[in-house]
Amino acid sequence: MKVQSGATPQIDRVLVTGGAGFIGSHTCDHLLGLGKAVLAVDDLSTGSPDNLAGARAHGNFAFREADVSDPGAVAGIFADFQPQAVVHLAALVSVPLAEAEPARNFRLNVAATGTVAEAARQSGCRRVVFASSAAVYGDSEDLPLAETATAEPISQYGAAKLMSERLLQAYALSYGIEATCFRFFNIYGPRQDPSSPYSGVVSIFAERYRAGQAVTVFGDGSQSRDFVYVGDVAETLSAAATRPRQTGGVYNLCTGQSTTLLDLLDVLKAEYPGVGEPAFGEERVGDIKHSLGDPSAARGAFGLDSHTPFREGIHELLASLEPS
Ligand code: NAD
Ligand code: UD2
Repeated sequence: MKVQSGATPQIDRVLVTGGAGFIGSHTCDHLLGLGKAVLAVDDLSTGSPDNLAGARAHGNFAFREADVSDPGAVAGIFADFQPQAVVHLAALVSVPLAEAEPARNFRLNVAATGTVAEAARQSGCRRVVFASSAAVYGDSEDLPLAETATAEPISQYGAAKLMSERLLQAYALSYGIEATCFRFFNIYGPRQDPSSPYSGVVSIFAERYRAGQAVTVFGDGSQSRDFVYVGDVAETLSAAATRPRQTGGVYNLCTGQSTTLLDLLDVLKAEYPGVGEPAFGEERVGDIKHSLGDPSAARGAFGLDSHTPFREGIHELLASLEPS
């Protein structure tokens, strides 16, 4: 749904919440490459200063350790930095943790979005770009999922992301904030933390293959996902934050290409032929069999009509890992 139109002044200063995280740090790098001044805000709960090593080399970059659910801290940051756009990525990102701690999920994945939107409004920042999730679609089987599909989340996390989208759309309608919400599908690439059991499958499998360890596939490996390379995500978020023409609305951030876990294993086996065969275990409870998005709306709006091929993205990821 398009909610904005009109002209926007040149955007030179961008705030990135969750900037020390996986997607946030790549977004900072991309924005700096475009010559923008970037302030990353992060509480370092899951992110790491190491992710910002490249960004720190730029004179245009600054970092603030802060909690985005603290209205006073967020208002102060907006007042000091005076961003013209904010990319809001800070969140409780684990779906199972959000399920186990619904109050924390509400504070970080709903209330904090309101805190960021309100600080933007109060400081005169007109543009908000938000990280939503394909989790808003629940287990819809109407594939490929277009933005017009009914959003019926089946988790606390998905519900919170949908609430945040709606809140931002209301900020757009009521106060003229340009709000662009991206429903991320499965993002992968360098700097994604493989250490938790809830980490994305690509990061877990890549790290284990690199270390010479066999992986466990939950189910028969025929499940499929729409895997998006993080560099493409950073490019899209940066375009939404800085392009002169106004944006706004809700878009899938996906490739439209379906990849099974068996496809992923083929790429990894070719790179590490010495690693043992995978074990096949029980399907994960509540797992979605297939997830696939329709990228056409975002491509039309942002003019990004290609994506990094999966094999190429995996090679980038493997090249970024420490040799064992
Ligand atoms: P990440 O954990 O690497 O990044 C999140 C960052 O937010 C971390 O650096 C963390 O320290 C920070 N953070 C968390 N709570 C904070 C708080 N209260 N105040 C300040 N900073 C805080 O995860 P990511 O994969 O880079 O996720 C970025 C965004 O993308 C999140 O909003 C997530 O929900 C969304 N998303 C990611 C995926 C994916 O496949 N990775 C899919 C759908 C949506
Ligand atoms: C979840 C989230 C998605 C995003 C993603 C992180 C939902 C609906 N979606 O998607 O929004 O946050 O996580 O990338 O909650 N698997 C194995 N072995 C492993 C690990 C995973 O076989 O060691 C399987 C898993 O059972 C699933 C597939 O790999 O079938 C993908 O799992 P995932 O956790 O990477 O991502 P997904 O799609 O559950």
